[in-house]
Amino acid sequence: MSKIKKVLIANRGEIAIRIMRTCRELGIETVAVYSEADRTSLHVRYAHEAYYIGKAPSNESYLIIDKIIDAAKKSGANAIHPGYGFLSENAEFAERCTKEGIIFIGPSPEVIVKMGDKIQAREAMMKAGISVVPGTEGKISSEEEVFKVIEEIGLPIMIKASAGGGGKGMRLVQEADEVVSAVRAARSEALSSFGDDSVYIEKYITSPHHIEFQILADQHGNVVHLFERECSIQRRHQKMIEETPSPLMTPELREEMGKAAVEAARAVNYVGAGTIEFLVDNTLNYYFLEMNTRLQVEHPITERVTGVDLVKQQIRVAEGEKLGFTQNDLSQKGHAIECRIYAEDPDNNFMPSAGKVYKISEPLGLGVRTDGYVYEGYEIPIYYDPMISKLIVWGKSRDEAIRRMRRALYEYKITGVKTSIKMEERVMNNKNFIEGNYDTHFIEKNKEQLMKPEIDKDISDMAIIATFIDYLDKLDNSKNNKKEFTPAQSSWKKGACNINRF
Ligand code: MV4
Repeated sequence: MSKIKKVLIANRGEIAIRIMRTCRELGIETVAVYSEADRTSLHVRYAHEAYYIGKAPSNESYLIIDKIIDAAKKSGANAIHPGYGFLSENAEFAERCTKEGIIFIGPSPEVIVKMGDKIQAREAMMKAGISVVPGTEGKISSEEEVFKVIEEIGLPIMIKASAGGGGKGMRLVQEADEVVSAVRAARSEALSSFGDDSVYIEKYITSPHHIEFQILADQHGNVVHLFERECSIQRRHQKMIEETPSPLMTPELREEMGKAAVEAARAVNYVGAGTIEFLVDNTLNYYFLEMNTRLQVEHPITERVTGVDLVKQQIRVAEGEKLGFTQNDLSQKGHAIECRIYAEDPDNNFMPSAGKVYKISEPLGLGVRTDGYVYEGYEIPIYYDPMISKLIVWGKSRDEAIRRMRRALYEYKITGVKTSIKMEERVMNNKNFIEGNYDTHFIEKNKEQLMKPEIDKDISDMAIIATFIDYLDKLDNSKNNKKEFTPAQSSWKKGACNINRF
């Protein structure tokens, strides 16, 4: 197979830059694509060259296969990295790349199709002897069938869309009299979201942990896992904080789940980087949930504890090279945590906070990595994901990693837009989190503490400083339009507060 010399990155934001960083280290040329809203975006500046691909909405730019292929041809790129989201799990795109003689840095279209269909994925895993959540074998074709399954596995159950994932087309059923309406609701949501109304049933696992295993597979039949990531801290299916190792994990369970993850990948002849998601209940039973056939947002924590550059491995495997290591060469060293920084206001129902970034100062120092893309004066477009950065820290122990994350969050200064940082500071100071005592319901269970703005004063005086800087912004604007000031801001206005940062 030909060697990769020039990669087009069919993505934007932090992940486009993340991929290009590795390409530069490997001496590979990079090609960016950008929409109307991304003319001033950092990935465009970072790349060796860049091609305009259409209007701001992603269905008029980043999702149009023809435009991406066209840019690849014009630039002479001989490979495409899809990143995550957009076309990353689109089998038609992977197939088209191959047809055009461009290497798709990812698995085969067949695997993407199979794992994208949750019923097929479940069937493949059952066949391979991997534990799946008790439930239906295939799709359900009648309501009687649902009642039959309930007799076997009991209530509560979950009705899930085969084409779903991420919570869409999913319904929890607690009582038998809810079955009929829940099946209908799940079907119609699935049909309108995915154009496919196939649904299946699983027993509802109460308060599970969401634990995923990273795997890597080459074209020569070598498959390894790179241990787990604990991803239970999320709200409304949007992950917020991930860590590895999982505080729940035991060495025995890790070994067993790692083996299951490798078998899962083998069962579908997987090639590339992938993730096997499991639900783990409080008595440590684990169940295959789904497989993601892309590089994931949270991949850096795995990179930090294993020392493996996952993008580099994706590229090497796509070129046909063998994995340069075996399972025995891999270990987890220390502890890594990632906080996703969203341009959202946690104290205003996580409302998106698009706008101009006035000042940004990112944390540095021992054990800190940020994967971001915004710069001072950058206007965050409203069209795409509100995640603007990822903060990844490492420590010798979980305790050291938590302390380092608190320090790094303290150093993280962004003004002009509201961010999730203060919420993440509250998590790092939450007793249950510190004790590793959490599951997928963590945010609901701890909302009293997590949603209370006042506690920020105890955590960081910098919250006050950030407010002060917001005040300076307002003062700037107030020449033209009158603005209301809080009492604290009014006292600063009188010169009562003198802060020399920024
Ligand atoms: C479940 C479950 C409990 N039991 N399935 C949510 C997203 C989708 N990918 C799978 N999800 C769940 N499936 C059974 N049989 C609980 C969830 C779930 C969840 C899973 C992972 C991370 C966060 C979650 C939050 C709520 C529900």
